[in-house]
Amino acid sequence: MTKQISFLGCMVFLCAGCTFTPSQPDKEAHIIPAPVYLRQTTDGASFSINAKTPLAYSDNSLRETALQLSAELKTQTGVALPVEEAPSTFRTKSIYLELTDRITTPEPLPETFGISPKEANPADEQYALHISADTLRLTSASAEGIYRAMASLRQLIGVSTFPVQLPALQIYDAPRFAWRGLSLDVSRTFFTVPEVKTVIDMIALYKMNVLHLHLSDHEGWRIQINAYPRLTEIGSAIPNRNRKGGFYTQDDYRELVRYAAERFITLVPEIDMPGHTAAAFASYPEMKNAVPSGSATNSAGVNMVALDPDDPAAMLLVKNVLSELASLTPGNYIHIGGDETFGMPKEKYERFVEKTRNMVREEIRKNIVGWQEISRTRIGAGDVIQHWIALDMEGSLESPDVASAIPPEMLKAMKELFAEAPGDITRAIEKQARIIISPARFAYLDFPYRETGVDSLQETERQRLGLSFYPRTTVEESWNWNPTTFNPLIEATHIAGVEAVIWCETIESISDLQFLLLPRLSGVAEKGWSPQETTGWEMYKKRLAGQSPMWEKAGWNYFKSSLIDWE
Ligand code: TNX
Repeated sequence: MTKQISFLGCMVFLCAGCTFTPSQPDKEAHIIPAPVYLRQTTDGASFSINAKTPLAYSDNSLRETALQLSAELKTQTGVALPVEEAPSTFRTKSIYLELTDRITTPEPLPETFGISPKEANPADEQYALHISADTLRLTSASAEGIYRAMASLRQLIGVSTFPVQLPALQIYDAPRFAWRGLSLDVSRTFFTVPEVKTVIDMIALYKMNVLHLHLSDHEGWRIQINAYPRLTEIGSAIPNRNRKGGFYTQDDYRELVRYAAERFITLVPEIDMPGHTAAAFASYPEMKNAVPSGSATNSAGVNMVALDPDDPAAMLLVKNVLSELASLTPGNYIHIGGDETFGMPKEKYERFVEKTRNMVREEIRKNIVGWQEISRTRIGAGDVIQHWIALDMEGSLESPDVASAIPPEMLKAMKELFAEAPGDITRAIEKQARIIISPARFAYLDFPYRETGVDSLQETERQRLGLSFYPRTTVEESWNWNPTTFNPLIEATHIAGVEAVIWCETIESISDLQFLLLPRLSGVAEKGWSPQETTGWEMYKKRLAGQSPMWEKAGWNYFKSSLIDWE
């Protein structure tokens, strides 16, 4: 079977005077995130890939990347293309991976804002993809850029059976932000190493480069720490909504780091502290609770606990945990949590964050990320905050339904903490911290879906999944925003990057997880990569519809929103 692909749905800009096919529905036009610059030549030329088309690479340093592309295409199409080195002579009739010093572009590519999770040059991710009748060429100054180009090529090929005809075209592409990620909550629900690998595969297809793992919370401790064996003996198996416990051994974690790095993705580990630590307290009950007694329970009996900066045992645990974690972490960032320390005296909170931050920076030699509340402490340049409180939390606490379910002391503490949220951004900017953009309203993928799906068998999943205290949101509403304008206080230069976030209170399996991730994950990925101008909803919708055959082939569950004409 052959197929013709055209790009009617993709808007092209930065390309004055070039010809576009008129905008009309085309099921095949489906690169997400939208490339910066895409031009299709008008002579009808196409490049044919058959089962013998070699995947050739110009430099031995690209060998692993070429093998990776061959393996990924095999999953999609069933065919493993042969991989060959072709060092000096340019190869026609091949898919040619080519390292150059600099890609030359018809117009300058837009500037990339933000911070690289591994402190690399964000320009490394720029690439060119050229298809002509004779050759298909992926060019970049780095293997990483070649890998990003491969994500575009994979989407062009889709699940077609070879031979496939790809139309002649030129793409020049670069990320809008250097940090593009997904935060995954493996504490509320534990996912096995193979399950996390499928999540890595999902984010890789959308050119994300960070997987942030939320490794500890009240409900479970998920990473082996040699100096503190009870964290996993006890803390990984505490009662948790009848769910299985579990944890990653350090070898498991190294395997995830390796698998992610093969896809040019950096793991950012999070130990959520000083609150969200009931699992640590269950493991080491001798630690002191920094929340004054009398207010230390909520209805679940766990929430109002916090590590105490004045308890040497607690601070030693923090130091040992973070040192072991850092030794497993090639990236430059460790996430220290810092959110929702309900009932903890402010001075204690400030002291905890300050001590932990200084320890990470001076002794462990990594940078910190923390949820936005850490902007209320003495942070500074080099630190990163994650902005999440972007819905009316206080207002939602006024609703009688919500309020009656929360003990009064807890409710009071919650209101106090959220009341300060509007000042967090200004404080962070003044202190020269950079901001990861994860506004709940748009980037939280645990909001329940509002529109119905096209498949009535999914209705029970749609009703069950997502937190009921969040407003139900359509796929369009959660897509329709711009990281540089949704909050007038935040400018591009303040931004570290964009992260989607998935919390797993309602999620019990990898299939539930995928149902909430897809289709919205690709939307957040687009906000992180594409220039805002390329992305009208009508065109995005068509590109999104084109993704589903790949998801089905990979066995990934997704919500068949009735707003999309799925292929
Ligand atoms: C708030 S977002 C939390 C999480 C919950 C989430 C539910 C954040 C930093 N903390 O502990 O799981 O709401 O969406």
